[in-house]
Amino acid sequence: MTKVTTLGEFIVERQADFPFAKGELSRLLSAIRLAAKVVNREVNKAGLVDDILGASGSENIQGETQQKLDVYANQQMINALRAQQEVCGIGSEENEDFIAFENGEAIWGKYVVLMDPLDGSSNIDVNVSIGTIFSIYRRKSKPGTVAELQDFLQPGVDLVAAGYIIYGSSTMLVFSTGHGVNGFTLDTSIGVFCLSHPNMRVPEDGKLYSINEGNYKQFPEGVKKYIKYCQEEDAETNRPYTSRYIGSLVADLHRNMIKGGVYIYPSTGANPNGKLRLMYENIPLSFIVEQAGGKASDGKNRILEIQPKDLHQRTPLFIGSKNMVEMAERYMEEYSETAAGREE
Ligand code: AHM
Ligand code: MG
Repeated sequence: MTKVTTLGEFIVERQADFPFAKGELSRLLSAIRLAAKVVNREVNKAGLVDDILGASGSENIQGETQQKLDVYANQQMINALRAQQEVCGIGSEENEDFIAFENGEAIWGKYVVLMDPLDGSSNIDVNVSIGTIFSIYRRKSKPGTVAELQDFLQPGVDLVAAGYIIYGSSTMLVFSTGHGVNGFTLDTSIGVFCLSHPNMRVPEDGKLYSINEGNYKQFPEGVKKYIKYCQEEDAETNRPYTSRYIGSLVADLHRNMIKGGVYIYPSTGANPNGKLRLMYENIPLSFIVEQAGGKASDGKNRILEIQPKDLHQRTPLFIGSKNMVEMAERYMEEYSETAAGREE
C-alpha cells in the first residue's frame, strides 16, 4: 500500500518552513481544516436542506444578497478560529468591520486571518463549485492588546500563509506558507485531507482564458484587444484559446492552476476597481499563484505589493500563467490611454 500523507502529518513535517513559533501554524491550520470539513458537509447537502438553501434575506456590506450558506460558513470559520486562540481577530467579506477576539488567550494571539468564507455564492443552489479563501498575517499591534485595523491592512508581501478550499467534484485544500504550494484532497470516507497535489506548479503558458464577456462593452480597451488576441487563429501560439468561465473565482483559478490559463476581472464602467476584493480574494490567491510560479497583477502593478487602505477594497485582477498574464499586461499598457477614455 502506498503511504498516504495526511494534512496533519504534512504540517508537522513542515514545521520548520514556518518562521515563527512551533505549533502555532499547525493549530491555526487545524482550525481552518476543521471549519472546511464542517462547511463541506453543509455544502454537500445544500440541495436537500430547505432552511440552508436560498437567500437569507440580509445583504452584506457590498449590497449583495447573502446566501444562507455564506452566513453559515462565516460563522463556522469564526467559531473555529476563536476557539483555537492563536488568532487575535478576523476580517471577513461578510462583516463590515474586523472582529477582535478578546476571549481567553486569543488576545495574545500573534496572527490575524482574513477570509472570504464562501466565494462564488451565486453558484450554491445550482450545484456548481464554490470555495473558501483565507490568508494569515502576523499582527502588527502588541500581543495582549485588542487587534487593530493596521493588523489587517498589510500588503501581500507580508503574508505568512494563504490558501483556498474548493468544494468541487471533490473537496480540496490548497495552501502555501511561502515554500511552494501543496494540495490536499478530502477523503470523505475517513474525513481526512490527504496530500494529492504536491508542489503544484502553474504552467507558464496555457490555452484557457476566463473572463465575464457579458461585460465586454465596459472593459478597458487593453482587455478588449487582449480578448481579440485570444480569439485569433495562430498555430504557433496555439490560438484561438478556449474560453472557460465558471463564475466561482476559486474554481476558475484552480482549473487554470492545473491546466494553465489566465483569469481576468478588469475594471468595468459599473465597477472602476473591478469586483473582486483585494484583502481576502486577490491577495491570497495571488500569493498562491506566485508560489506556484504564476503571476498576478491589477493589469499593471503586482497585487502583492499594493498597500491596502480598506478592508473591503476592490482591485482589478489578472492572474494565472506567467506568459499569459504578461501578454495581457502588454495590451493594457499599449492601450492604457484610450482605456479610461482619456485624450490620446
Ligand atoms: P462573491 O464573493 O460574492 O461570491 O463574488 C465573487 C465572485 C467570484 O467568485 C467570481 O469570479 C465573480 O464573483 C463572478 O462575478 P461575475 O458574476 O460578475 O462574473
Ligand atoms: Mg468572494
